[in-house]
Amino acid sequence: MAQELFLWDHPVSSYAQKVRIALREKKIPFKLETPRGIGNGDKAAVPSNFSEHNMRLEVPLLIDGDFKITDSTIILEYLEDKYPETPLLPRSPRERARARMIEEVCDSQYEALNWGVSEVTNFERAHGEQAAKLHEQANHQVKQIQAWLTEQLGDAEWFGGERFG
Ligand SMILES: N[C@@H](CCC(=O)N[C@@H](CS)C(=O)NCC(=O)O)C(=O)O
Repeated sequence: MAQELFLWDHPVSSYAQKVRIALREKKIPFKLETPRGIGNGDKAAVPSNFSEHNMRLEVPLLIDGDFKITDSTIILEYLEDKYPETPLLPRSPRERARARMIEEVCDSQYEALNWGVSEVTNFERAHGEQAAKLHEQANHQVKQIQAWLTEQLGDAEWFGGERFG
């Protein structure tokens, strides 16, 4: 019998969330754990069975038997290739490319903006006028991304068209 998948996870990582959503939508059983020491700089606390095969020390890390995969986009592609029965990408090459562009914009620009705002709001990395300037610029850029996403969605219910993906 195939071994159950294992996900090194973090509850607030949008990248790990992508993988959890894909696994659950595809109804693939898996176990998960958040590695100690991640996100707080306590390198000594990071478990060796997480760090050994993960030179970036990042979540998500998916373990499939003796195979370890990093990077949420690559993990999603692996899951799509290995479990094609419940596809999360549309069928046509054009729609697949469009879905990947949306994923890329969310992973890079949108996530960076959200995280930057969180650094100012939650971790108080900037104050007063400087914080206000950063918020103003972030609002401007978020509006641009949301306008682009709205255009991509069009009249469809999901970014993938008729189905969630
Ligand atoms: N490109 C990677 C990015 C993964 C990433 O940035 N993970 C962050 C959490 S959101 C991380 O593990 N950072 C290590 C740390 O905070 O110690 C992906 O798509 O999986």
